[in-house]
Amino acid sequence: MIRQLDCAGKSLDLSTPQVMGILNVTPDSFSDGGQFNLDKPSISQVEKMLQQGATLIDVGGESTRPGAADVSLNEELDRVISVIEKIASEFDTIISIDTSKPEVMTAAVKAGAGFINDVNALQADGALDVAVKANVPICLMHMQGEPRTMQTAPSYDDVTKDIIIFLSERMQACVDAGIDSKKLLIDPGFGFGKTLEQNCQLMRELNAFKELDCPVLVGVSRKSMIGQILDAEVDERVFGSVALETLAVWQGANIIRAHDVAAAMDAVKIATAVKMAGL
Ligand code: 7PJ
Repeated sequence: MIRQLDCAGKSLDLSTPQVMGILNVTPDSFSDGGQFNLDKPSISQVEKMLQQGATLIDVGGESTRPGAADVSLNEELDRVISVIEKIASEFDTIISIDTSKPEVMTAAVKAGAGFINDVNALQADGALDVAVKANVPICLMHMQGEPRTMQTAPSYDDVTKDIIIFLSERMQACVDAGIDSKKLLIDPGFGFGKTLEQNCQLMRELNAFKELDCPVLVGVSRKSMIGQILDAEVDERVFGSVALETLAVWQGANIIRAHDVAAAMDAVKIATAVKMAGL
């Protein structure tokens, strides 16, 4: 198992699970929306997440929430590139770009990103080629359908097995394109074209993904499966997120993608302490 990843010169140590802090730079996150107004709150949010223990910052300008509309290329570039440059100049951290667009991947890596997080697993035209050239670690996530419609009627023969097959095919496509398999990470994609029952089964069987011999990233932070189980609004899902994050680390997750970094760090530390005890 790979423990050390080279993220454009910065080392990511996966000998213990790490927390990836989420930085959304979508206009709905900030009332004014303009670029200058985006930078300031983004930077203080990054500073806070790093102080709390995040080792990667995931910058996303494309809303992938269920029902979300597509964002144009120029709009996405406008949202994320200046923020990445700013983070790269002010902090010594690994910046991840959460995008499915090859042009955004290229520009983001040039601006200082050292990790690509693609919810579409490099299936866009040209994405594989761009990823080869970028030469940074890449997280391949599973999604059934597309964000606008994915929650309509998700269906699987066996959710875990189907997703393992999809991810192993995408890993093979990456290797065939010339990407070093040691640069790949996988993510089952909680909430992306999955019912509550399917999300829960995936979590129960998460350790099955270890058969792909690749680090596993998990994002459950504030997701609707928590809202459904607890009947809780988005701002009431921190404890539910921690519960799921604990289960994920217990079953071998290597990176936890989270909004509430301090809370996710507690989940990581508790699950890791119990996992390692007596070994
Ligand atoms: C995920 C993501 C996830 C990875 C989003 C949200 C939706 N990337 N981007 N895994 N989710 N790798 O945060 O609710 O689960 S956007």
